[in-house]
Amino acid sequence: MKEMVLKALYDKKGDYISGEELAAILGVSRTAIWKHINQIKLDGYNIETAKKGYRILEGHEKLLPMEIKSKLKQHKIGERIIHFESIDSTNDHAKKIAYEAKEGTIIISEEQLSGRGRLGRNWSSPKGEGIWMSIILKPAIPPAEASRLTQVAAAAVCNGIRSTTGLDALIKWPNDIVVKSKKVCGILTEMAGELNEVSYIIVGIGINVNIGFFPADLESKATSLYKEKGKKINRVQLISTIIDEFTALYDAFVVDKDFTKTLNVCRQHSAILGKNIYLVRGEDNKEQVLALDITDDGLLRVRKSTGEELEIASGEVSIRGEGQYI
Ligand code: BT5
Repeated sequence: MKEMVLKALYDKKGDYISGEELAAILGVSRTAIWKHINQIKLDGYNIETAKKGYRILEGHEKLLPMEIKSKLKQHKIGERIIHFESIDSTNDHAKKIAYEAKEGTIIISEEQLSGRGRLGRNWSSPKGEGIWMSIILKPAIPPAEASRLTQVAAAAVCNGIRSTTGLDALIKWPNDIVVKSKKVCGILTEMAGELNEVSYIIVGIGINVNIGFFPADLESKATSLYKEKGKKINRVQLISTIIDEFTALYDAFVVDKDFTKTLNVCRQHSAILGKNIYLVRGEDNKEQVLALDITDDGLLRVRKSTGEELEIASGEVSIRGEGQYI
């Protein structure tokens, strides 16, 4: 019922709706409506109460599900959004509910206490300053193609940051988005399934949106959209744009079997193609190569100093630039 009251408020697009009208639409008493409105306010939504009734205002600090949903242009991904104030890791929660959850369910948290990167690394996720989310997906694709969803997400985040902020966001294959050579976003894709069938795939996306300060160990390689733009970014606007971008590229890949839309974005906005980079495998195994292209399968084609060319799969290596993060 609370959800229905919220929906009715958002349907009015900022105009007032009287308690009487709400009660009539939803078939409950005005007192019941009043109770739901109080609960909705406690959840963090900004509702103004006046003689004319109630209206919903934007501009509060949280990533509230109905506000995000009211901005989405499609209803496939993000139809269900679960929001936490605090959680260990949105990917971990997504895994717990993945089997029962509908495809496209999104988990968001204002902070993560044990946010995870790849290979057990940490992901710093301070409260209210980022987008820490996981999308539960159940695509009918071969498990070997699961890593392509990292590229789909990277392309969606890159496009979303570019259109929302105007910043020159670039993709550092396979799973980072950088602005001015520093990391603003990391993606962690995890899969469960059989040899030839995907049960579910979790795409975890962490974006440094309004972070003002980073711990000393991250300062040299991490940045936020706020630091680069010089002003705070509306997280609701950004996340809804990214979810819509993701849906378009995901459908092209999974439904239409067309991965080129994603590849085009990854190539056009690559931070590494045409550059000398280091492939890092463990502590002292660092090899300089020229990044040539991303193949139609999403692999990175590189040329060694010997002239030999190879194709690298994501997950095999880390990539570093010359003298900087990238
Ligand atoms: C990643 O791993 O970049 C994947 C990060 C995925 C985070 C999302 S948030 C929502 C979801 N829930 C989770 O628990 N995780 C996902 P990797 O390429 O391994 O990079 C990790 C490295 O990035 C760390 O070792 C740090 O050096 C650095 N790092 C940690 N926090 C950072 C931050 N906030 N910004 C930039 N760099 C960071």
